[in-house]
Amino acid sequence: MVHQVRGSSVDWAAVREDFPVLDQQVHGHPLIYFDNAATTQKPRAVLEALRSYYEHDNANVHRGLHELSSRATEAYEGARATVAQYIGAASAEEIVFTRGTTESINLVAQAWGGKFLRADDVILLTEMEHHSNLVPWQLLAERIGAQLRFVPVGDDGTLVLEQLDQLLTPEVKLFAFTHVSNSLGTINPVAEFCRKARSVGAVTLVDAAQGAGHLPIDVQEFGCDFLAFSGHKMCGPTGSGALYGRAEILNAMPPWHGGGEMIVSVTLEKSAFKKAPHRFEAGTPNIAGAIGLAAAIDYIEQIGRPAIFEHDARLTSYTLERFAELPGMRVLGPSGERGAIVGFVMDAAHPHDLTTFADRRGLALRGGHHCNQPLMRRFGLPGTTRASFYFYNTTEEIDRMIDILRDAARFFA
Ligand code: C6P
Repeated sequence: MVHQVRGSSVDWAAVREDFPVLDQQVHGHPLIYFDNAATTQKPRAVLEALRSYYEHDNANVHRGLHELSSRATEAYEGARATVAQYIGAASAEEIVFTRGTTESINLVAQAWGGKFLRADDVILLTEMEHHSNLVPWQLLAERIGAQLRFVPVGDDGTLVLEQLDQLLTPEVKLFAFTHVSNSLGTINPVAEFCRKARSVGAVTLVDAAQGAGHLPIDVQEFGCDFLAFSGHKMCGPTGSGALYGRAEILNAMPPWHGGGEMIVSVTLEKSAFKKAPHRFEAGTPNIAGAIGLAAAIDYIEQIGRPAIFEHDARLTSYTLERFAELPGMRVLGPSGERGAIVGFVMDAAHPHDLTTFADRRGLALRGGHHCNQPLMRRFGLPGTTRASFYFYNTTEEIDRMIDILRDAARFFA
């Protein structure tokens, strides 16, 4: 697939053709899929990589001294190198395959937090964190007696940066924050946060669930210690994802799951463990998932993340412009640069009713708290309706969404 036409511009219509699922009717209407922050659709290149692996190379990795096992191992470790390159890691050893962002963050909370944090240490989070970057820290804090602190969110949907300096005291041992908010679309200044955290000796974790498929990421430029993301939000298979950890910090961490393949030697009394990343991948991993994720990365890289981000920005600003035509709309999040996510509330209808109304017309939105209950509470809302885009979406689909929302405003009023 090469969809470049006229120099650097991308043939987006041809790109869309790569996604078979988009070509269908839902409730008698052409599908409009605007739930990409929940999960993205998969291009043929990824479906084909999964099929080819199972049809030709399926075997367990790192174990068998036979041809299929060698091929599977080569593809699996090749996928690790692809992920490392995609996020600018210094080496493939810094990439742990996980089931996704949630598992990556739990790994850090349990293995790193369990060893290096003590009672009264402070874990700094923000008010805009997804439950996946909140609940694992609550569990840890309760277990060891650590304290949680939060950077507040302002009315404009950005973090109150003046308070960050006051909150980042030497007691803070970890600052974990999201790259892009899944409810507000806010893009946080990751490198600046990491620099500030480093100046007080705090370790940093970036939740890149909503950033990894949309924006260029370079963990060395970010200067972060950990970064977590999910494959299924960037054209890859569900159950695939990764944790980046700086080699030094990963190798200082104890394993979190015990089992096959993560050991060097085992006696009945005790075990010695492999180095990272294998130390953190007990049991048979999601081999096909890793291979599918690498195919997704190859696909995204052919389009290019700067082009994807530009396309996101076009769709998002067009949506905000057209939302202004609708009655009783409140849009959350920054008015300037933001990710491809627009959360809103319509006076006339509850988010669940609005989402159901849209579904009957073939439009997939998400309604609810988006695993952001504290953030919804901060804005005094039970939830929002959310449209989230990816590079196969079009302005014509947004026009159709506006018509549906206008009908909804009339219907519910
Ligand atoms: N947000 C959404 O619709 P998993 O489920 O592990 O792949 O990703 C969790 C996660 C972590 N951080 C952020 C910022 C996220 O947006 C998500 C997933 C989905 O917004 C499902 S609730």
